[in-house]
Amino acid sequence: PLISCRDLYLSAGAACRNAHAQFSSALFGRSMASESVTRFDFLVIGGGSGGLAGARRAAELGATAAVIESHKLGGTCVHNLSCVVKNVMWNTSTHAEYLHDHEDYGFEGAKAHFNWELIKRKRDAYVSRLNQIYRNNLDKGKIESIHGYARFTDDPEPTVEVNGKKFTAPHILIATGGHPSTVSEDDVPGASLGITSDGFFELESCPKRSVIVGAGYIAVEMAGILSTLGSNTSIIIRQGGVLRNFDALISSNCTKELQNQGIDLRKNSQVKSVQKTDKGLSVKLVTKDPDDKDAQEKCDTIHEVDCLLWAIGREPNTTGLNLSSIGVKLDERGHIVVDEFQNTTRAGVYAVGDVCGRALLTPVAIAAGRKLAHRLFEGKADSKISYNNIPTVVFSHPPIGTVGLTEDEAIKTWGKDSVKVYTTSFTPMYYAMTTRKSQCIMKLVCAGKNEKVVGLHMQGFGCDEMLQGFAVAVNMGATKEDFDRTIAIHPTSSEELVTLR
Ligand SMILES: Cc1cc2nc3c(=O)[nH]c(=O)nc-3n(C[C@H](O)[C@H](O)[C@H](O)COP(=O)(O)OP(=O)(O)OC[C@H]3O[C@@H](n4cnc5c(N)ncnc54)[C@H](O)[C@@H]3O)c2cc1C
Ligand SMILES: *[C@@H]1O[C@H](CO)[C@@H](O)[C@H](O)[C@H]1NC(C)=O
Ligand SMILES: *[C@@H]1O[C@H](CO)[C@@H](O)[C@H](O)[C@H]1NC(C)=O
Ligand SMILES: *[C@@H]1O[C@H](CO)[C@@H](O)[C@H](O)[C@H]1NC(C)=O
Ligand SMILES: *[C@@H]1O[C@H](CO)[C@@H](O)[C@H](O)[C@H]1NC(C)=O
Ligand SMILES: *[C@@H]1O[C@H](CO)[C@@H](O)[C@H](O)[C@H]1NC(C)=O
Ligand SMILES: CC(=O)N[C@H]1CO[C@H](CO)[C@@H](O)[C@@H]1O
Repeated sequence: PLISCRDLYLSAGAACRNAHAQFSSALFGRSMASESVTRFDFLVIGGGSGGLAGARRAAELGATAAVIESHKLGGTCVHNLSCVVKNVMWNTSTHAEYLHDHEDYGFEGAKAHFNWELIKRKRDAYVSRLNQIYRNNLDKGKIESIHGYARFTDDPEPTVEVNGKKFTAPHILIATGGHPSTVSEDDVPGASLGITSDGFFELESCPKRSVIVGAGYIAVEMAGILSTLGSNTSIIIRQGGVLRNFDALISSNCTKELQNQGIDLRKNSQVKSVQKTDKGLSVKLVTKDPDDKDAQEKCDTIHEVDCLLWAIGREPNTTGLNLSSIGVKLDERGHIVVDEFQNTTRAGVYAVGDVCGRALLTPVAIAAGRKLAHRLFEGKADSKISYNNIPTVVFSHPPIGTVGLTEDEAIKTWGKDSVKVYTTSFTPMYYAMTTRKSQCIMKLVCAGKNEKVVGLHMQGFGCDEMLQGFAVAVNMGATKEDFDRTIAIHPTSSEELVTLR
């Protein structure tokens, strides 16, 4: 049997890496005449949220693990800055909102100038520190990191090639994440003059005139941040509202809140073409009301745009992996097909995270990676995550918190007669002193005779931090009566959730 590399590491430190490689090739390389294959217990493709979490947990459980990463460790959330920078920018924009309220709270003459360059410099430094922490953690965890782009070969045993070197393992995890969808120049001439969420994080200054295309949470968040920080912002949506896969209450109220915030919302609209002029981009739109059959297409152009941002969805990074050569099945959109245990259709090959196309969130990828490691290296045969009741926050203005089924989903599952819904809307007390107002809306979706809470949806001041604890209750199967039995905390917004009638 192989000596665990982890044991070796403990005594021999870095020397083990080479020792292990030689050991492996001595054992397995000989049979393959010219090329040697380096073997691990666990080989991970993609050093993002899911891959790193899985590799670290596997190593903690005694496996020899390696992570192959083509770019920088950390993935979309950390390296690509999405979660961190987004959160810093959201908090930045929250300060912009508070500034409006300062005078209302008695702070006179509180005029402040916002310096985008300053906050960009600070958050970039923060991200570099995080990158370093990730690298240190890998070293501390005794995980081999391999730099380069991984591709499957046509060897009989699933094998990965990176820069001409071959690697294999009895367990291979694909965690290659995704990238923003783009629009082709054939469909929209000039489309490539725009940026995606990746480019948003590189903006050196606050755009004066922004156009965001898309209706998903990334579009809503970016539009909110830009608008609050002073950019004149339009959001272009193909249909009648944003966040259409959320509960109808959230979708309609969020659409209204965007407009309330001064964002120019163009419904039933699409970008036709983009042109560069010496004053910025000219974005041509076409608008047509689908409900009105006689309606003519209306055309309009937004001029002098200095930030056109496509936020029209994400696609999995599977095209370059040569997956067909090993019989890993993809769905029609290129996502890897997995079962509830993250098994792909090829034995010994697994996938977690965005590449599977389900619940595209960092904690989901992390939890799935860790559960898989426990299944493979600790013999916990039933270790898997549950995709039910995943709490989700959209950092809009004000933020949205949601967990469980929407009202429509609950009715489909339980039948209309078994579903009872409680809603409320109010103005949080914070706004009693301010001229700027914003509503808080809440909805509980209850099902069955004992009114089990199967869905909770809200948008309002503080809902981002409010959700996590309630998600625990929903996950435990709390009923409306359990909610009601809990004494309220007064005066807060969250108390409304335990006093709904
Ligand atoms: C704008 C934006 C905002 C977001 N905000 C949040 C948020 O607030 N909260 C939240 O929970 N989630 C958020 N997300 C989602 C979150 O970033 C992802 O769900 C998460 O990063 C998925 O992790 P992953 O491991 O599947 O993939 P990733 O983290 O994307 O990692 C994949 C890694 O694989 C590497 N790779 C790909 N192909 C290869 C190959 N062939 N060989 C070697 N390496 C390869 C890539 O370079 C990358 O580093 C946001 C996403 C975006 C785009
Ligand atoms: C943003 O603010 C919230 C509190 O409102 C806090 O929980 C969060 O950690 C902050 N994020 C960053 C990156 O500062
Ligand atoms: C991809 O798979 C095919 C077999 O389906 C194989 O011929 C080819 O060599 C593989 N590509 C690489 C880069 O390994
Ligand atoms: C935003 O830009 C449009 C033109 O694109 C202009 O008509 C409008 O007045 C601007 N709004 C603000 C608040 O500057
Ligand atoms: C993801 O896929 C896109 C498009 O195929 C590619 O441009 C990008 O480099 C890939 N990212 C990684 C990390 O492989
Ligand atoms: C997937 O994982 C489960 C749980 O360990 C296992 O029982 C099953 O055989 C696996 N399926 C495939 C196709 O590998
Ligand atoms: C406060 C507020 O605007 N509430 C709206 C939220 O959405 C519902 C249903 O879609 C409307 O009826 C409310 O007026």
